[in-house]
Formats: sequence, C-alpha cells, structure tokens
Amino acid sequence: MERGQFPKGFLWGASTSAHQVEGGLRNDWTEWEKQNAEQLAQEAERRFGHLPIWSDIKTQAQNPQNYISGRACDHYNRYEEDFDIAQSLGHTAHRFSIEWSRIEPREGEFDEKEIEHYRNVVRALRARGMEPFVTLWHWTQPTWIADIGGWENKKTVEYFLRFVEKIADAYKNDVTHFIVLNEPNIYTAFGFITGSHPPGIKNIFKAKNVYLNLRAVQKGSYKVIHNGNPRAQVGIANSFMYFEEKNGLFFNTWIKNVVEYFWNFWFLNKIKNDLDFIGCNYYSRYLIGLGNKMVKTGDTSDLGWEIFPKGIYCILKHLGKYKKPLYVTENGIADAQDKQRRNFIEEHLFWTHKAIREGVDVRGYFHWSLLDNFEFPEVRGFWPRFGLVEVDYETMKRNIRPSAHTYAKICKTNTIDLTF
Ligand code: IFM
Repeated sequence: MERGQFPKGFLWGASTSAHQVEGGLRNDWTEWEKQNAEQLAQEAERRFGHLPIWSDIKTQAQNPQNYISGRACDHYNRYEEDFDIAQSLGHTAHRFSIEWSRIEPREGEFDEKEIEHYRNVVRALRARGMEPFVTLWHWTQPTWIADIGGWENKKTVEYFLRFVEKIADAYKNDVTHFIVLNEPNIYTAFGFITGSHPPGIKNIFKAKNVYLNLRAVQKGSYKVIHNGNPRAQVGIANSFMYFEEKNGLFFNTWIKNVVEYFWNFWFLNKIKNDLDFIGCNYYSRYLIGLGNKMVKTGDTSDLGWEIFPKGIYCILKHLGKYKKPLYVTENGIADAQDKQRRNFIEEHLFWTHKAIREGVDVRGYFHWSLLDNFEFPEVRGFWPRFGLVEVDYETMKRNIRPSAHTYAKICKTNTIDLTF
C-alpha cells in the first residue's frame, strides 16, 4: 500500500462555531429562531421532503424545537471534555469562534469574565498540543447591533473593529491565527438575497451594502490585529464552490464563469493584499446553466449535496495562484449513519495531497465538524449530522464515530493511503 506524506508540521484538526455548539446564547439569531421556529417547522416538507432520508428526519424536521439553537451541544461548559476527545484523535489544531454577543452584550460594555472564558479555551487547546485558529465573526451579532440595522449600517463596521481591537489586545500573548470572517458570501446571499436565514431580507441593494461593509471589516481588522500583535497571522474562511456547466452550451460556460468569479473570487480579490493566509471551506460541486445536465453526478450527503472530492483539488490549485499559505478551514459531510464520511475524508485528502504534491502551499486541514451541531445556514437545525463525534442532545453524551478513527490515523501518521 502506497502512503503519501503530508508536509512536516501540517496541522490537523476540526472546526466549530460558537452559535452552533456553545449553547446558552442571546444574539440576533437566537431571537430570530424564536420568532420563526413554528413557520420553519411547517415549511420542513417543502424544504426537505425531496431528500431520501425524509422519512427518518420528518418528525424532527417538523418539530419547532429543531430550529431553536438553545443548549446546542453545551460546548461552552464541556469544551475540555471535547478537546480531550480531539487530542485523543490526534488533532494538532482546532478552529472555533469567539461570540461577539458574549464579549460585548451591550454597546461598549465588555465582559471580562467572557474574555477570560475564551482565554481558558485557548489555553485548554494549547495544553493539549493544539494550535488555536480563532474566528472573530461566524455570522452572529449582539442584539444591539441588530437593533441598529446590523451590517446594513456603516456604524457596525466601526463597532466590529472596536471589538476586534479588544480581542487582539486581550489575546496578544495567546493567539497567533485569526480568521476574521467566515463565509461572507453565504451569509450575504442567504441573509439578504434569498432571505432564507437571519435577518431574512430579500433585497439585492441591501446585500451589496452588507457585502461592502464586510469587506471593510475584513481589511480593517487586518490592520487592527497587526497593530496589537505583529506576530499574528490573519486570514479569512471563505466558501468556495466548485462550479461546472451542465453541458457545453456557450451560454452555460459564460454564466458559469460569471457565477464562479462573483462567488469564489470577487471578495478575495478585493482583500488579498490584507491577508496572511486564505482559508478554504469546500463542500460540493454545483452545476450551472440551462438545459439537461450532461455530466455524471455522484453520491449525495443527507442534505442532498453532491460528493465531489476532485473539486477541492481544482479550487486549491486556483487558490495557489494567490501565493499565500492555504488552510482547508472546513470540509465535511452531513451523514447521520456515518456510512460515507470515511471515504469522504480519504478522497478529499487524496486530492488535497495531490495539490500539495504539485506545489500548492496547503498547511492544514480542519474537518467540519468536531461535533454534531446546530446547522444554522438557512436554519436547518439539529437533524443534519456533521460531527466526527456524535452528540446525544438529550444526555449530551459524546460518541466517537468510526470515521473519526480513520481520520485520526491520518492525523497521527501525517500520511494518507494513495491506493484506496
Ligand atoms: O455549518 C456550516 C458552517 O457554519 C459554515 N460552513 C458550512 C457548514 C455546513 O453547512
């Protein structure tokens, strides 16, 4: 069996975000969830009825409680137990987000206890030999920010930069890797164009303003963090989709190129001079264009997303042209039965390794996610199971899935099987 070696010091880990795992939050999303849970439960069949697993998820998806993040995984109280598991699985890094609404629950009032909490989180990781990757914004805002119009309001840029300054200063001796924004493209598209998640607006002009304000904070944060912490490495975790035309129609190729540019590269091109590294979140391929598709499509996840491992290679190769260190900051699959996750991991890492062999500077891989969690894009709720570790939401018991052991072998040996 031929095994491929990853570069020395390659970081292996998993990602989470505060709203999805911590529990006990009060922010703009928790308020929106309370107001919309009933309706989301009523719409479940329209949204998810086409999925092959519909009969398994129907009861949960039609229950309003599914749409309330509530206790989530209680990770806020159980992070040490969760990091013990990650350590036992050979992880050498971990990505998590700091929740702005905890740090600054009211305008200008910074909660020192919460700052201390995240300092303890960072130290708990370091004590277990894991490098912390700290995301500063994973879509949620304090309610007072929502009250002034959220990201539509330029004032939010100012407030966010003040929060970043506070964080950069508080953790200047503890944190090196900061990810300012998570997936500004997904947040803006679902929050302000399709309206399928908070704040639930459908207005392309507002979307444009939000996107520009997010661009301003990504660039501004780079300076703010470096001022306080010259050693810091500052990046972004963007959603990159692999787009392909449905068939060879000229129009389809043209529209595919336009969509690809605006989704994958427009934001990145605007901020590229204010980045130390690029984080790539990759999940699936999307076919674009008119007419019947002529390309063969593969298996799908519980969410109906096509599994297309080669896409990660194509995207990493393209990102290599930016000549910055790259990290795969998210890659994973909703797979409650854990039947596909093992192959998913091995195949995506096979293609990642190929990109590295061909000279692309990829320095780490973070699986999404360490734990099952509240799947909040488009408020899908608790039924999609993305975790290496299963969470029983009644007892909060953690159960390591078999695929997590496959991934652990890769992490511990820093190699993958090239002949599977
Ligand atoms: O759960 C999300 C995460 O919050 C952002 N990236 C995609 C994941 C899966 O949908």
